[in-house]
Amino acid sequence: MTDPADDPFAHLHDEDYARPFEANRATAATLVTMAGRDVRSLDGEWRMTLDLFDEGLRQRWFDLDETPPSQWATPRDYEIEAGDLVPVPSCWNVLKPEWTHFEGAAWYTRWFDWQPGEAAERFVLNFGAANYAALVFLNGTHLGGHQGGSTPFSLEATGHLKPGANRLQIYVENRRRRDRVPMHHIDWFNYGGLYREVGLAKLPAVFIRHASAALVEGGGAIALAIELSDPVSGEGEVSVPELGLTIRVPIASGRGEAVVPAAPQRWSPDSPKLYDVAFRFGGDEVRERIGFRTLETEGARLLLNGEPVWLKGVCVHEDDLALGKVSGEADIRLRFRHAKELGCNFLRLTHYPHHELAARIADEEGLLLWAEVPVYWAIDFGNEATLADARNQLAELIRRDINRASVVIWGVGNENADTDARLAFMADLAATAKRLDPSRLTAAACLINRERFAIEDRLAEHLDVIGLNEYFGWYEPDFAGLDRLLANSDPGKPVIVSETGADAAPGHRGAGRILFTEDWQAEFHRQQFRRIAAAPYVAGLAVWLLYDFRTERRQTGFQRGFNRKGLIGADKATKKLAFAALAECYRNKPGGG
Ligand code: GCB
Repeated sequence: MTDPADDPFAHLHDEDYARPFEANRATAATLVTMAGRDVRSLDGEWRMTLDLFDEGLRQRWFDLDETPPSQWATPRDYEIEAGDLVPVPSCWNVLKPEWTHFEGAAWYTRWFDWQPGEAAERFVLNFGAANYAALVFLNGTHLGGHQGGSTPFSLEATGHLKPGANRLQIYVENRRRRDRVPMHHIDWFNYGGLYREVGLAKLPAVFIRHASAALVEGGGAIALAIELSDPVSGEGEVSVPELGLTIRVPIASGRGEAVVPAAPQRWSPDSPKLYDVAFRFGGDEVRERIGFRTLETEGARLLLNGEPVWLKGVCVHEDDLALGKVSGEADIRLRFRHAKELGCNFLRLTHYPHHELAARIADEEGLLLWAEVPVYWAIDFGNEATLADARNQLAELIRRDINRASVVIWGVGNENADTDARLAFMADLAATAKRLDPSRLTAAACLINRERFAIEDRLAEHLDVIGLNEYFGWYEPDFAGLDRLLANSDPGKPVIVSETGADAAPGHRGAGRILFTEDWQAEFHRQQFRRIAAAPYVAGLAVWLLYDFRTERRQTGFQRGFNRKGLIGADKATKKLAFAALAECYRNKPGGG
């Protein structure tokens, strides 16, 4: 028998080709905070080659020597330099018309120079997100991989860098699959690629992996936590100069916690006060800007800093005509400017973790956020690996945004059928969120009993807040069902109407209930708001949604590949009539509970 190493065609018969690359998957536990660190950006031009058949893993495209084609002794199927030059971050779908609907794998390659410094240094590669699965190869070595399309991950590069040019290759694969989170059937566009920032952080021999500071329940004290890269013991330090605080945090086996009395000015939408907080251990330092506030429920009310708050909100997707799922500061600030113009104090960031800048900017601007994981519709709830994936995405989101005062709700799912498997899966996620972060509220878009017309979902008892998506007046011809539903329900905890909306093609007009007209969309929102705002147990509303967005499910002449329920068109400029209609509703509604 031929030794597979000598057989140029061995890869054609190897259907287990992907297994070796399952090792060393980055998870929430290996995520390293980049807050305030000196991170070298690896964004910019990369080479990219599409790989529809996963040929690169079979043929080990990361293993190639870099001899130029004129010196090849045998033919090859892959050449880095033959790939297209693409920017990172980017989504491949918007780079070339023929890539618009590409779902599969692609190989990204770039080189960067590196010179050794002190022996005690460690190096960590950090990725903002890659949709959906990624494998990372440095100078031909498989460093590890990641699953989950919207959360960050870190992989250690220590020991794999070499003086001079280093080759970094990332395999990114975005197939829609039933066992993924989300699964294959979604109402948004499945953008692919390395669509958030990539960086290399230089760290000391022992570094701070994760650090947090938050006001304890009831206020009056700040709880601090530090987690190190290694199970060493010692003393960390946290300082909040504006409060005159320098706190020593004893660390045992890599973890330390402390609670100190403090009376910081409270963060709130009206006064989004942030403090500089520095966490130190040895020579390492993490710098954060943190707002301090409390949050709880009391019966059907939400209390922010002990005061009732009614959430005037809007949902938003990460989607851009030119950039796809890439978002940056300008795009996020525009989104928030529109939300404020609408009169919002709240946004639901649907249906997956958004760029981490969103919560940072919301902290500065005083907006409250619902952040969620894409446990959307018919997830493979009986599948243990799917649960592990969802749990990890949730943990990564919570770790990333733990210090953001703006984030008040962790969403663990959206419109999932009430089966036993789903209940077990999502109750696990709700419990995971509480275990990792008892200071925030859990929610999900729950179900309606359509025979009894009542909010009825076994998951509700596992949540702090019940989300309700309802489209009476749009998918149902009138609002009678909503009236019945609101009158019949008595959930005993706060309900947030987490979606309601109607499509309107920009510029399409008509009187009465003519679907897809701006006029009906505006009237729809007036009718909905009047009912929702009067329900005593409803603590807020996030209408569906700020901007029109791409989705392949929607193909009528009005839609043409877009969900048109935006109050503003996909150009993020054309306001529909509903924008002013809802703004008036929000203006007339007091912000308290
Ligand atoms: C929903 C979904 C959302 C859809 C929306 C719609 O209930 O949660 O993802 O896009 O309805 O427009 O139908």
